[in-house]
Formats: sequence, C-alpha cells, structure tokens
Amino acid sequence: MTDRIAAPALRAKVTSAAEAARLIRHGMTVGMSGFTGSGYPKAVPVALAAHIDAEHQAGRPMKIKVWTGASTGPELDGALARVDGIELRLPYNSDPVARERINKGEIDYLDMHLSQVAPMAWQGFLGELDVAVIEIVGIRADGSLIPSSSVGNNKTWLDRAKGVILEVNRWQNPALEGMHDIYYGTALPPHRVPIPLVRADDRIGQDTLRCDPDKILAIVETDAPDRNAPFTPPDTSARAIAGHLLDFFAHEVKVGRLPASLLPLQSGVGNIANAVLAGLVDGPFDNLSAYTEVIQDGMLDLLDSGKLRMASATAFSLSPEAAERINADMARYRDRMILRPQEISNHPELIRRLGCVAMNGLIEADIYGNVNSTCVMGSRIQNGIGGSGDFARNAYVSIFMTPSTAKGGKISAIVPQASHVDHITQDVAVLVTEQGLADLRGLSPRKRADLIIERCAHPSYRDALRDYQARALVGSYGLHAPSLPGEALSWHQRFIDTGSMLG
Ligand code: 0RQ
Repeated sequence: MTDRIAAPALRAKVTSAAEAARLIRHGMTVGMSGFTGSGYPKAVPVALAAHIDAEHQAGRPMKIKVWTGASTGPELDGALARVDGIELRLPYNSDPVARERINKGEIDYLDMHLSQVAPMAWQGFLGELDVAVIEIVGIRADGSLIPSSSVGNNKTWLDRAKGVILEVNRWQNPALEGMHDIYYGTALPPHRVPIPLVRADDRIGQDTLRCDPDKILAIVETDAPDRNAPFTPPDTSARAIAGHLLDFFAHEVKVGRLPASLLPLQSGVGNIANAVLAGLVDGPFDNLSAYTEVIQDGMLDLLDSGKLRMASATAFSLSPEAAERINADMARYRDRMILRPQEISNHPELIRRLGCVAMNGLIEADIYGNVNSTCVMGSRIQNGIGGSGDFARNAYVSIFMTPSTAKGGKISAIVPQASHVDHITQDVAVLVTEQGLADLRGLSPRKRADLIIERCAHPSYRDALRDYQARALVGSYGLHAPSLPGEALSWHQRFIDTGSMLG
C-alpha cells in the first residue's frame, strides 16, 4: 500500500488514524484540507471525533479550532460537530450539524472571503496554527506532495503549521498528478509584487506542494471517496433563469460589450449554476473559459461538448457519476483543467484583470439591489459568503440569481430591505429570477427599484413591493434610496411571527 509514498524515509511515519488523532490536543488550532466536499481528510477527523467523545465521557474538556478551505464532508465537520468538538470554525461551512450548532451559539463561526484566509493567516491575524491535516494523492521521491482533488489553503497550512499529518488517499486518481499549479510567489506588504497570471490557462507555479519533512508527524493511508453530492436535474425555475441569462449574454455580445467567447466564467455551486452551464452547452458561444472556484458537473459537460476550452479552479465539486467520468479519463481532462490555491483562484487582482463573468446564488435581494447571501431572516447562517464577495466586487459583470420565492412561496427573495447585506448594491450589476432579468448597471437606486420589482419579484409580492415603494416616496427621510425604517424589515418579522411573509 505504501507505493504512493516514494520517499523511503517517510514510509516509517505511516501509522493508524487513531494514533495520528491523539497528536491533536484540547485547545489546538488545526488546519484541514478540503473544499466543497473534495480533498478533505477522511480518517483522522473521524478518529479525532471518537477521541473527543471519549474525553467528554470521561469528564475532560476537549475542543479544537478548525480552519479549512471551504466546506468539507460529514466525516470532518459533521463528525466533529456531532461530538461538540469544535470551538471555532472558519471560513465556510455547509454541514447541517455544524450549521445547527453555529445557529445555537455553540460554535464561533468566522465567515470570511475565501481569498483572504491565507493572507490573514500569514499576517498573523488569526493566531497560530498547531497542526495541519492534509489529504494528498501521493509523495514523490524528493518528498514533495502531490495534491488531491482540492487545493484550498493547503499550501498555507503546510507552511504555517508546527506539525503536519498527511492522509494519502488511494481512492484519488494518481493521474491528478500534473493538474495543479501551486504558486509560491505571494508575499506580505511591503514586498508584494504583481501575480504574473494574465490568462485563465496560465501556469505560474509548480505542480506539487512543498513540506518540511521534519514537520511531518504522521502519515495515514486511506481509500475513501470524496463526498460527491448527487446531481439534481435543473427544475423549471432554474431553466428559466438560465434562459434569461443566455439571452443577456447574446445581447451583450451583439452590442459589443462581451466578446463572442464571453469572458472567463465564474459559477457558484448548486442547481441554478448547473442549469446555466447546461444552457451554455446548447448555446451559441464557443471557445469559452472558466476562472472559478469549483468545477461542477455542468463544467464537465461543457468541456465534453467542446464549448469550454479550459477551466481553472481550486477544487472539484462533482456528483458520483461525474466523479466516475472524470476518474476514468483523468489524463485527458488534466490538460484542460488547472487546480490552484484558493488565494489565487479567488484573487481580486486576477479576477479584475481577467474580467470574469461572476454568477452566484443569493438568499434575498432588496429593491435597491443589496444582496444577502448568508443569513436567513438576518440572523440564521445558511452557509457563508464563500467566494461570492471575491468575485462580485471585482468581476467584469457581477450577476446574482435566485428563484423569486423560497419555502413554497412563503418567503419573497425580493424584499423592501435586505435583513443582512453581504454584497452592497455597487457590487451587483445584474439580478435574475425565473420572472426575468434586471440589468442594474448605470441606474440610480430609485430606477433600480422600479426594474427589480417589475422584472424580478414574484407576482404575489409585486403589489406589496410597489405599495411600499410608493409610500416610501412620500414618507422617506431622504429620496435618494427611499425607505421607511419602521416598516422595512416588517416582512421578516411577519415570517418569524406567522411562518409567512404574505401575512
Ligand atoms: O433551504 O435546503 O432548507 O431547503 O436556502 O437554497 O434555493 O436550494 O439554492 O443551493 O443555490 O443556495 C445563497 C445558500 C443558495 C448559496 C445560497 C434556503 C432554501 C434552501 C438553499 P433548504 P436553494 P442554492 C461559490 C460561490 C453563498 C456562497 C457563494 C450560497 C437553501 O448560493 O451559499 O455564493 N451562497 N459561493 O430554502 C429563507 C430565503 C431563502 C432561503 C434560499 N430568502 N429565506 N431561506 N433559502 N433563499 C461557491 C463557494 O464559495 C464555495
């Protein structure tokens, strides 16, 4: 089994997950690999959760701080949250057990822009990192590490941690070797220099991660799959949103504001993002590229169709079927995909330079175009801001998309005032629902409101929004972005009180 470890001196460090987990002690900060369900350690966190549980049973305190790339899998966030083993979590979580504990106030959660995590760790703002637990595909004879199906913050965790635990996962295809581009040229101010990437397919780094062999405390061998979420085919609403967006792209090409091959695409995760990508398979655009965070099923279909020339990301986020497809043909895909550290995949300088077309989901938007991506009713975290802020502020065109209602129509996604704001109106260029698309560029707040209500709101909420808008025009303190503070969040309060915004 140790054939994946080509450095003989390191083979002696192979041990069990339980032994490795015992190296992590109460109060430690642990940097784990993992991004959107791929490339996360699968054995050590489970063993650690068992150890934590045993400590709690024995009446001893044991909790750790967990840093990752983004969301991981049930064997990591789920297992550790279930035994109440997490004191602090950053920067993005989508695990339901951890989410519940965060919303009960039992886990401190730092919801961060994904591009800022590594720089902040280097700047020392987050405190010290005790241990890194990183999944890899193998170790070369020179001791360099072959990265797995996500890169995330691994480069930074390996450099910053005092000790390193590696999981060598046989399930991951060895043909991943050569797909990665790990850039080591980042420095802190005042020594920062431009990042030399000018096209989405540029390679600017090396294909392995470096790691001081003296820091390696343990190596654990695993053979377990990534948490590949099942694929749901696009529903009517997602298909309608995709249709509006494709019309918008065609129009922008026609008027000369986008080239015929569009600009590098960034696509969030989920049903709607996949529907847009599926729409592009049948669309008129060729020679597309992607500079994004995650490669999902829709991207794979686009690559197979020949419409997408290449995709750059930091991780895979695939269904089991797509993972099988890619695994069977990894060597071919390897030439058309690049996985990079998330500080590079999401770097504001590069997103601005490349002119990405950003497409992200949202929880709610208000009539002025402020977007809430994270907090239901202003206080319950859903997932986190993820990379949406990195892309929204710096994109060539920043698009947000959502069904116009949630929870069977009881919640309007278009509200008088967002109950929490992740993306200010200046970072939102286009808003799309199944009802239609509002191009907000160049519009003042009042004109934005007219268009958003007209094009994006669901008919069952449109009159109430118009009524609010009309009364705000009379009773507002100022008329730049008219509002009635005493009423602006009353829709949310009504939902909390009655279970519906409709009243
Ligand atoms: O809840 O699962 O309980 O049914 O939110 O909503 O409609 O399935 O849509 O999966 O695209 O997620 C904003 C959460 C949308 C996502 C968000 C409830 C809804 C459902 C999911 P249930 P949908 P999606 C790249 C970019 C931030 C990070 C980001 C997200 C659940 O897009 O996390 O953009 N974005 N990253 O019922 C109450 C509302 C609601 C609502 C939706 N108005 N009120 N509940 N929901 N709207 C990826 C990374 O950064 C890694």
